[in-house]
Amino acid sequence: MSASVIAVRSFDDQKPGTSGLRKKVKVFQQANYLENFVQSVFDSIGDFSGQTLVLGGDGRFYNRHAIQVILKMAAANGFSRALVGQGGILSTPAASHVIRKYKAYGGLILSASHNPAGPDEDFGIKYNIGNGGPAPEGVTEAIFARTKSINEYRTLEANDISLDGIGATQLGEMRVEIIDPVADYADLMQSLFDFDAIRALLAGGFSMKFDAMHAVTGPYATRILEGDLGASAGTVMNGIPKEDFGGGHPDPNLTYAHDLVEIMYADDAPDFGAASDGDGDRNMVLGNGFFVTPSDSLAILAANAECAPGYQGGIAGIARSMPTSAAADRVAEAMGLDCFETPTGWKFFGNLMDAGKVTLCGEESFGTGSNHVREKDGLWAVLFWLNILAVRKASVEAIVSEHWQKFGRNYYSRHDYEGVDSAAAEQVLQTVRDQFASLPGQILAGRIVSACDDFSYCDPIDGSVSSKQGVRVLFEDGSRIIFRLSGTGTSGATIRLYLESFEDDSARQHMDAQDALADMIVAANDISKLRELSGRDRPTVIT
Ligand code: VG1
Ligand code: CO
Repeated sequence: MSASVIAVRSFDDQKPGTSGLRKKVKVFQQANYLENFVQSVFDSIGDFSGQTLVLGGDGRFYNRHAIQVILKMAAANGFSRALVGQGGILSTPAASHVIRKYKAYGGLILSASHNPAGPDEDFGIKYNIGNGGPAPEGVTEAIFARTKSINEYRTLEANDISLDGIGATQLGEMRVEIIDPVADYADLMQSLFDFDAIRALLAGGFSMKFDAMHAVTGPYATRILEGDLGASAGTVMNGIPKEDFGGGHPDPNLTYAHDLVEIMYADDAPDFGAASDGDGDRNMVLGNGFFVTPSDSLAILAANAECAPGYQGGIAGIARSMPTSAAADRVAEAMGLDCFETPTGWKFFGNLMDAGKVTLCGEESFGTGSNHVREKDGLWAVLFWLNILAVRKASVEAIVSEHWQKFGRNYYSRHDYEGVDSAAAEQVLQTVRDQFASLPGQILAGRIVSACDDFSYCDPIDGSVSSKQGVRVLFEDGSRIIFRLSGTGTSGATIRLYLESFEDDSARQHMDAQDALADMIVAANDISKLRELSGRDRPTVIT
């Protein structure tokens, strides 16, 4: 086996977004495209000679090929060990855990999360640092800078290695260990939650469904729910990962997880339903005929944290992304905890968790997690809910209603306009920016505007500043209208409109969120000319 240096020309479009580099498979299939990005990562992360790299992905099309390419490059670049999930599989939270547990230098996670998969769909790659979390912006910026000037990459002339059998192989100077992708993660879950209580719940007639959406969570959910916890066979739906995710869109929300939604809203619905996304970091939680918004879910996990053994010592603080509703803030206040508001994307939570300032984190986009890893974690959230249900012996709906009664309800919704022309999408945000001076003091949707801005975040740990993280219209009563452009799409632009309004009168806490927010929705369109500029008369997805 000999190492070789291959001369290449750089690409100018390899800028990582909210969560790594995501492009159409066809883009990744251009000669040297993947290699350039991987070498740019290796050139930007410091001295890893003699260290371990973790490698795995969500199993989508191109995953296996990319793993072979990356292994040869990692060996030629000086890693001494690679830990690879069997079959090339590692969910995002499992990869984060493996990096931490085995003290790896970092990891490459191959995923475009919930984006559809297949030869004509999306692929993605993301670098996580030694704490197990997504590379912070300073690192992703250095990687992007390197992609623009790169002119060679290093690889090993070697045969592909088998990814399917557990065990070790030598690749040049690097040892490749194929590991069970589920075992370490399952042990971690067992250390956090009361498996006996959940087992008793499931044995006692409580019924549930988990939709893995043909994506990576299938093997994890099957082993843990049906294996360790004794849920009945068939609890996990769509549990075999497929390279094209069964042609679906593995985004666990009311639109894309329709199979599960149908089951949960049927007359004979189970007590509990949940789904996870392509790479296993998102979760949707449903009760019988009842949807829990992710923002509420974070608040409810925080308020009930003492139900789970792993959190009984108390939680340090809570962090949420800016567009996520302030429901968690109310819990933090009541519990005397700090609450942090960060830009969108899990990479902003890492420093807060490493510094011991927060235990629980969440995003409105179906992401919840804790300091057990440095990624959001879909199955973790499901197990946390099951643990709470097992202890409190109440229905999902009863737990949520009681929560609203105690803390008030933050009516919340996100409207996505997908595949919009990029210039038009920019114009929507600019239209609101142009009114920053005139809006405060005005009455919109019966509420007084208190302030408008482009959200900016100064990391309290390292002082780094991230600006232009969303256009905010804030109201005196705590209501908010927020506009952001997605940083994970691969074609056109996606405008995200986030709407929030607080209700503390328990008599008015049981409306449909779209009805409760109707006047806010009209106001948001008025000030942004969203529908006119985008040419759309309704959102693509409402959550
Ligand atoms: C979206 C979500 C964001 C999440 C990100 C990655 O980003 O809004 O909250 O962190 O996806 O999640 P954007 O820029 O499209 O709004 V995942 O599950 O795709 O790794
Ligand atoms: Co994901």
